[in-house]
Amino acid sequence: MSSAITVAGVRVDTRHWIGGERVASAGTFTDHSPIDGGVLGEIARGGPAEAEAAVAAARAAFPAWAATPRAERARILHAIADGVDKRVEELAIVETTDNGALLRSHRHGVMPRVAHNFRFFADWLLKLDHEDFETRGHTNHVTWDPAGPCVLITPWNAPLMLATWKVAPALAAGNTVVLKPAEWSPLTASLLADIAAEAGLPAGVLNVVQGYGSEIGDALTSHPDVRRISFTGSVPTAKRIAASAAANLTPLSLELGGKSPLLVFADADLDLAVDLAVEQFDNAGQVCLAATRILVEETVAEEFTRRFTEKAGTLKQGDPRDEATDIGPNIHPRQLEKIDGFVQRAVAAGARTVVGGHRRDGQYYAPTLLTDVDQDAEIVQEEVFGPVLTLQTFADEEEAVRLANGTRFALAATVATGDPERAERVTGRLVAGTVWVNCFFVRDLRAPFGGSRLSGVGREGGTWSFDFYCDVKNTVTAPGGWRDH
Ligand code: TXE
Repeated sequence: MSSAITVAGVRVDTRHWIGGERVASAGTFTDHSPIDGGVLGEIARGGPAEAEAAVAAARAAFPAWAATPRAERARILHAIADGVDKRVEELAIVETTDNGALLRSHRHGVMPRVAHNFRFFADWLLKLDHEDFETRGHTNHVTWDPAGPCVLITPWNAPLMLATWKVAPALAAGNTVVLKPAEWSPLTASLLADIAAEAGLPAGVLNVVQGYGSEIGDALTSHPDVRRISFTGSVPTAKRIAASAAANLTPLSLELGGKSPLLVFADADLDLAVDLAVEQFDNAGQVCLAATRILVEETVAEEFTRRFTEKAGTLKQGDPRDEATDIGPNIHPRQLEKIDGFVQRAVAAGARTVVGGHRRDGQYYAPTLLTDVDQDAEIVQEEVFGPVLTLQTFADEEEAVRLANGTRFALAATVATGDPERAERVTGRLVAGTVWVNCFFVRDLRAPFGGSRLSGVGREGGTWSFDFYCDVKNTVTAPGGWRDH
């Protein structure tokens, strides 16, 4: 296998990054672009041997990195952020070519946020502190000690964004990392390894291994030297990882998608509500937070549907590199089949197609709205992960809350209402990790992010990330300090 490929003019090393060196594998897998299905290249396909080597490298690098003063760790993380800033254009075009999400989002939103992830956790590290407190003359002193090697397993829908959301706090806290990006979009993780090395991150502190989860996953997640596992992906894979991690009771953070509701009350600004609904087609619907279940108060359902249909008709679907495009392709032919399977089964079960409901040429799925669906229908209960929304109506607040909370997921919820008291009542009753009122996708790294039920375990962001990636320790010292007892 050749050691590098050129993607949209950018050189990407296709080997693993282990212990500060590029390492090839005997086997490879083929990476395709969702834009046209074209082959991007052959990527090193890791298995148990590479997992073992990467964990060993992370373990060897851990003591020195953990002992590196916070200010120095923060300085290196800032240097990584600067490196990302310098290469925003390259990262954006490689990510778009590899996963099909919009170039304009990568360029203006996502990659700057990738840099922000590093700066944010570097700065937070420097102010991470706890007030000492006293118990009958004894002092309690709380510290965040790095936990050790962390395995971070990430998905393809927002590859570098989601990877750095984990990598940045893990490194800031003084841990070492083995990152395994998804096999459908592995390229920007390799560029991150280059950027981190150029920024002066010591060898072995960040390791990147590529491959199929089924081949390299178990060896990583069952490894006794791994102290934390953070995973974003599907529920079935999360269950496999949890079972594998159980061998060592390795603590897990799981972020697993959802089936979030958008509640539209009759007192809402309907144009705003329609904008919020149409926004759910972002990234061709491949967003864990997406509010894919639109719940509309009966009295405005017809008007909402009319305005939604009109607005959806203005969306431009096509090449994600085109600045005018609103919706790009879906990641993989398998994902497209999955999406279409959900839609066709829903229609066969009696759902009515308001908008879309079919594939387009290539790897594109028409933005779709289905109605006449029951709460217990598959299309209402299961995550589709494509540009497919359902619309249900409700008679009153009670029914709205019941429908909103009526799935096995609980990641996010959005409420459109013009009544502040209603907003307070309803948001208080929604089961979700994040609730937005008259807005969507406003994210701040200081806030907790995550879900409950099948949407996951734990929270990421701010202190929650440090709590997860550290062994939080309380040191209690007797009155009088250090004299013998
Ligand atoms: O996910 P997987 P898939 C949901 C979404 C999507 C569905 C399937 O509904 O349609 O999941 O996507 C690695 N041990 N989400 O099959 O398998 C894998 O290599 C260790 C929601 O792509 O969960 C990849 O790196 N790792 C989601 C990562 O897990 C394993 C984002 C995710 O892949 C492994 C993506 C194993 N045994 C999909 N098997 C979100 N929460 O945003 C696989 N992997």
